[in-house]
Amino acid sequence: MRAPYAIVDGVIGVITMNHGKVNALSKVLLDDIVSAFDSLESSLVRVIILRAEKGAKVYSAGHDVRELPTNGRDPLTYNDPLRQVMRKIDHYPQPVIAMVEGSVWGGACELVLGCDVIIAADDSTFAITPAKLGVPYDVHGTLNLIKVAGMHVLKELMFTAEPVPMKRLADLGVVNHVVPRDELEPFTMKMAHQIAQTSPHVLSVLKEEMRVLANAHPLNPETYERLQALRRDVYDSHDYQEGIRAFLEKRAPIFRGC
Ligand code: YXS
Repeated sequence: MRAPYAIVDGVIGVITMNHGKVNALSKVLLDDIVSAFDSLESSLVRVIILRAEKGAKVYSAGHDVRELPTNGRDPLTYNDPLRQVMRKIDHYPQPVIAMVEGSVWGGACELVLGCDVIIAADDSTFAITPAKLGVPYDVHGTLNLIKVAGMHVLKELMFTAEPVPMKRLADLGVVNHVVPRDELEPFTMKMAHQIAQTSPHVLSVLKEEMRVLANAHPLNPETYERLQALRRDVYDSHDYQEGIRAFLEKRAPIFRGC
């Protein structure tokens, strides 16, 4: 189990990512996270905390680049493991708190932002990296990020692909709290206990109401297909192959824009 879980005080579930050096979001790790959620759902915990190991330098390095297809297949589709984890969190009947320490990269930023509450160590950073890797981020993932980060902040994060201090994101309201690293766990546990004392039935209805209302975005099929065609142009492009090749060869990519 690379995402072991524990139950604290009978009401708080804690899922700890613990996979390799940098918690790269491989299918194995992501499937473990889903099964941890499933196990905790049956144990009737009131709130979940999703964390990395204490003292982590990297919360998660994002998608496991070695698992990104290079054979013309869409790298980010509905049934991909990260999409399954995002839906699991989105539909989970109780609040999920991302307790973040270390740097967060690529798809792991969506994983964190897809949680209901984000509490981070004040030396953490976020870097959303599709443009640096030549990857066409998927439609639902992009919408998820727009919903929580806002268009201008997200455009800066996506277009620069540079790490941004979590403190700046807290000032912008993108994350809930940043606290000194040594206060992160007690601060998070205190909020988790506060949540655990409220009505779980009301919480699950409120969370579902907010999920449905936040997703009320009419999108006609032709527009959706056009976006998918745009994405296919990217994952069929030289830049996509180059982004992954450069990563694996540990060099800067040379993008041509085609
Ligand atoms: O050389 P070894 O075997 O030790 O492996 C190295 C890295 O290759 C590996 N590693 C990864 N493997 C697969 N997928 C990754 N995302 C990934 N990141 C790292 O982990 C071993 C240690 O890495 P190293 O030596 O660089 O460690 P470090 O402590 O100096 O630096 C840690 C990081 C995370 C700052 C650095 O590894 C890094 O910048 N990683 C890439 C982060 C990134 O760009 N992630 C985006 C992945 S693509 C993605 O999430 C989406 C598709 S998208 O781009 O669209 O958002």
